[in-house]
Amino acid sequence: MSQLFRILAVATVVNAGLLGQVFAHAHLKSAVPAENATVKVSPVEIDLTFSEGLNLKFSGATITGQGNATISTGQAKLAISDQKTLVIPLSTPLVPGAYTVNWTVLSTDGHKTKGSYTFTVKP
Ligand SMILES: [Cu+2]
Repeated sequence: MSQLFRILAVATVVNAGLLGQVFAHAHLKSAVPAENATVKVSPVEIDLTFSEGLNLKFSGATITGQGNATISTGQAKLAISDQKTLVIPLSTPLVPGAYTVNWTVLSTDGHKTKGSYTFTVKP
């Protein structure tokens, strides 16, 4: 192995380690309704699936509708199947309009992440 190869090999291992830490944070992988989706019927719950397991005590989401009005929701829970999906039940059906989901989660590795996305209900 040449000196250059040896340096590159070490750099690659260090990079992989750093990337591994970055990817350990909980990122939103998928959602129902999906980001920017238009749905014909009101969902009964919002499902947010993350890349990591979540600490439910410090994870949640608020949903706002027209004029920034907060939508009433039930207690958030984790899907038992994977512990990575945050389920937010909606107390009442959503009227047609645009909605924003603001989420904040604490992953089991102790890192907090947050984000938001919108979807539309349009019968
Ligand atoms: Cu992390």
